[in-house]
Amino acid sequence: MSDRNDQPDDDSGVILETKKKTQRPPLYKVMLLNDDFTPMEFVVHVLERFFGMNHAQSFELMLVVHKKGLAVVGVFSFEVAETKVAQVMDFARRHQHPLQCTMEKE
Ligand code: TYC
Repeated sequence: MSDRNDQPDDDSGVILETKKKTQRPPLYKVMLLNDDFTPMEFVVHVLERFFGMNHAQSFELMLVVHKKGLAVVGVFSFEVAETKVAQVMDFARRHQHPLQCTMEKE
């Protein structure tokens, strides 16, 4: 069936088509990028402070970024992802570190 509902079509000009499935909101990956200058302890602190990780998890993920160049540090709704990126970028800038945090649709 080409229509996406079960109602009969008519010639009233009223659009009857409705979406059957509820759409999940898109999710966004938040990523940290490696650089040569930001201290490792600062990145660990960022992960604890803004991403709710414990020290061991933060240290492990910091090392992944350090070795691979980048890593996903969380997946969030658009608004939450945008806020995390802004918080990390602002915190890094205030401490004069070049740490970069970006987001990308999943
Ligand atoms: N590469 C940095 C150093 O050796 C550490 C670092 C890790 C920087 C992760 C940024 O997102 C980053 N001091």
